Amino acid sequence: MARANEEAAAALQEYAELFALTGGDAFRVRSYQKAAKAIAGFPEDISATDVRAVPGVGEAIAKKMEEFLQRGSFRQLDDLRGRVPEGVRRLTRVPTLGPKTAIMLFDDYGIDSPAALGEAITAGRLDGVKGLGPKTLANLLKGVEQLEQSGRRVHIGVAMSLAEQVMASLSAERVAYAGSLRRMKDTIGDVDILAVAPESIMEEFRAQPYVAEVIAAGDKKTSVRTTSGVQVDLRVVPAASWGAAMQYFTGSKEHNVAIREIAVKKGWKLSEYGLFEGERVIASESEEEIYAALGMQYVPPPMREDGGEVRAALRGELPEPVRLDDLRGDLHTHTDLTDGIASLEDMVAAASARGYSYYAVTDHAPDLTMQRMTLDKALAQRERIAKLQSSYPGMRLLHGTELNIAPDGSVDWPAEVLRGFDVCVASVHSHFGMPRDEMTRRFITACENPYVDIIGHPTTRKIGKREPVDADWDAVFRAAARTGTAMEIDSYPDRSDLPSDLVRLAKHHGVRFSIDSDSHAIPHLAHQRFGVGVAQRAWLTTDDVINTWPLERLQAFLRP
Ligand code: DGT
Ligand code: CA
Ligand code: CA
Ligand code: ZN
Repeated sequence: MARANEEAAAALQEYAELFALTGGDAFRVRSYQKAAKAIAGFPEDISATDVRAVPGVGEAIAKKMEEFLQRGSFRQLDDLRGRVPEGVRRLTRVPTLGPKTAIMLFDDYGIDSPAALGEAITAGRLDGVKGLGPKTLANLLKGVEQLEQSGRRVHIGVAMSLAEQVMASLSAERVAYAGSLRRMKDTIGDVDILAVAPESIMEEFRAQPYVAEVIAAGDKKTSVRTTSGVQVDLRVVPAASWGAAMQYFTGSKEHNVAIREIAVKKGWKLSEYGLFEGERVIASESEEEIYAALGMQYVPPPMREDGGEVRAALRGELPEPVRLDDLRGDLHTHTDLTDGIASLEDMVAAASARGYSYYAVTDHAPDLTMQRMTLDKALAQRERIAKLQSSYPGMRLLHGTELNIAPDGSVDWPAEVLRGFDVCVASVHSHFGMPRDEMTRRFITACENPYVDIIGHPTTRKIGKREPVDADWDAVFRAAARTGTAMEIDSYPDRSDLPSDLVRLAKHHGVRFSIDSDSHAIPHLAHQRFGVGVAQRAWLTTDDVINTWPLERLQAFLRP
């Protein structure tokens, strides 16, 4: 995704928030937010094209964006930043805390940060304040805790684009990311970068515009806090020990401990510099050589969690995990008929450019009322898809829908309508707080619906924003396996849903999976790489993943 787009969109989003905070017209707030989303999702770099080409960007917004591209801000944004106290802005980051309450808390009680709000609530200082009942206060406290949690780790989408930015900014002979990011964890504590480079790279690194603060500066390692708040560690390593360093700093620590024990048993030593017998180097230049010398299969980074992979690799029994190249299509995507920002034609063209054999369009169904879907619109879309099909002889277009699972487990349309779709994803979009047994029954009922093929983003969590729903997943997965309902791995990086531990559990119950992008814009199609990371962490093979299958096998699964 183009950097300029992300930054410009973030500025416009901030402007929308400040505009709302200062009592700005709600309609204009919405149009700024929509334009920000559209800019972030626009496939071309807006610093190289006319920003007016982005849907939803009119003259007034275009002017602001042009000024932003020139000097990193715009007049109206500067103006509002000056008018809204920093303390109020910090407070509105607390989930469920609206602008009016934020201003009241700041003006009347001097509360100027989420931490101060947490203390005030805990100390009972806000008890009895008008408009803040016990339930509201409890929710606010939960919001403060969530915010603190999310401040510590970021989701993989944020970390990955930061790592790519850092790597592109450095002059090195060789550069790569290691750590939890290379292991494709869904959240990342800090980004670890390794480089083969002259010493001057450290100075070059410290001078980058994304560096907010230098935490530790040395010849071999420099740690900085970036403007996004995420820490980056840069380590310079000798070219001869590249493989050993990558192995060591990729971790996990637990995996490394297990590997080192194998070396020790052979009378060898394994460090970040290599595998040694006394002074003699046995292997150091590549990870492959190190694993081979230890008498084990190469372990792909996402599997390095000391979850049985060491034993399996020693026995030659490590399965071959699914790869991004294995995916033949995408089974959960949106268009501008509902909340996507690109047209059907543009999404399909982008999917075709990715070389898919099949591609499903699954816009929202009517019960998500704000999307204003109707049966007529869905049927008209089906006709458009049928017409488009002739332009794509190599790719089968599937007309699908993303249904809403009601509290009782039913979905939007009756059987005779559902029968007309090629694929039905069904997801929970409301009533997230149902008790465990009711939520479990809700999912099982959805699985038992013969037209529901895939349960979309099953836990509905949003990393740092919304907790997963509570359900007896063993019972849900048993039902999914029994009814032939796939569980989705939603690749959108703030979702990563199912998470890998639940994928592993579901696989144990015999469930199949669909690795989908849940795209709402063209660049989102590429998010599938994160879903593949989740699948690899759970040891899935192509046999487990329905959208690696040839079309005929997939269709037999969808409509047996
Ligand atoms: P994170 O940053 O919390 O998401 O997780 P990691 O795994 O990236 O952890 P980090 O950044 O502390 O260290 C990166 C890798 O370096 C870690 O996975 C294994 C290796 N490493 C770091 N410190 C040690 C250590 O004291 N012992 C061993 N065996 N390995 C270490
Ligand atoms: Ca790390
Ligand atoms: Ca680190
Ligand atoms: Zn959804």
